[in-house]
Amino acid sequence: MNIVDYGWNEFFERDWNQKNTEGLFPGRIIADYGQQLRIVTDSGELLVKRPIKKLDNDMQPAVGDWVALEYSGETQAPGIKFILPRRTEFSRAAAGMEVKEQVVAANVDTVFLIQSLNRDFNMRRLERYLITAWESGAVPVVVLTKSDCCDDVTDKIITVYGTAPGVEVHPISCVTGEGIDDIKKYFAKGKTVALLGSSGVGKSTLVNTLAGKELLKTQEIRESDSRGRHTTTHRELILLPEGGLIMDTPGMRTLALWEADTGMEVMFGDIEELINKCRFSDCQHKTEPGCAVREALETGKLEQKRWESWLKLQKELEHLKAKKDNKLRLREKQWGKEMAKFQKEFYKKRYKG
Ligand SMILES: Nc1nc2c(ncn2[C@@H]2O[C@H](COP(=O)(O)OP(=O)(O)OP(=O)(O)O)[C@@H](O)[C@H]2O)c(=O)[nH]1
Ligand SMILES: [Mg+2]
Ligand SMILES: [Zn+2]
Repeated sequence: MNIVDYGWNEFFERDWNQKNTEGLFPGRIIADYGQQLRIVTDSGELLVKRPIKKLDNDMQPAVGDWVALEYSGETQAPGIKFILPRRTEFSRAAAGMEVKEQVVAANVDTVFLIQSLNRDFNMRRLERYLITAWESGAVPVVVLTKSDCCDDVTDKIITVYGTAPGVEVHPISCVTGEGIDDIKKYFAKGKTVALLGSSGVGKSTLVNTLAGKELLKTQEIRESDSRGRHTTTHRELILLPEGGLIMDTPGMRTLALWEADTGMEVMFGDIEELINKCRFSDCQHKTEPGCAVREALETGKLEQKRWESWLKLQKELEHLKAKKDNKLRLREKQWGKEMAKFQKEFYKKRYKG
């Protein structure tokens, strides 16, 4: 085993050397089973407990992370001491009530945004994935699966170009093998590719095809509504026989945005520019004179669907910001309460008697 095959490089090495790592050794998280994490090290694979205590910067370990491990006792399994800074991270807002980030994939070089050509094709969803991908720091590539089930592949590719200008698009089929050789270029030695998309689009099938064997379970989509059955239940990073790493992930029902500044700018920079050109700085882009947005919509320079998409995303981001601010306020309030209590105790002691 050699961690260089798993993507260890000079960047991680430099961060490693800057820290006090005496008695520690590096490993990469290759699978997340909830309470346990599978980690690859120079001397093989280990199962490690997910740390209960909070790590530095509140970081939660994610598949793809490089971590520093430490043996605490001779018979005990090692524990995670800290997580090395991530080079890229693909995050979404976690499901549930709490306002929380969920890192879907860490230290990924390329993200395959996967949709299937028969059923799952949806440009609004692709926009969301692209925003998150640009935000992550990894390079997005659009992969359209099941080309054997589609007779207007060219039209679909043109549609994708409209939503993702400048992004590479690959139609593939794991049945006929079409396009498989073209995507092999992303799997250079030590490079990590993450597969992201809805359930049933063929992520695990693609891993098996590239690995040349049935490593992962796959399952037919439901007949009633053509949706996937959520076959994959945990994230896993796999070293391919020809080099390169591929990360399979469970199909996502929704991709709720978490951070989007850069992503929104890349995807909708033209709209932001238009808004700056409106005559009134508080233009609602409805009936105001001199509205650059309305004008662009009328001349067709701005597509109605993209504008609606932007409005919807904007609303979602405002809502998210309000929730984040609220959480921050609650934390501050809690902090304030603790300080008040502390002061009260302090004066009580000082002026006792
Ligand atoms: N016709 C055709 N079917 C495919 C292709 N790729 C995958 N499938 C089928 O699509 C179904 C779903 O594939 P999976 O690989 O399990 O999908 P997944 O994206 O991993 O789904 P989850 O694990 O639920 O997220 C299986 O029946 C596959 O055989 C393809 O290129 N062509
Ligand atoms: Mg799967
Ligand atoms: Zn306007």
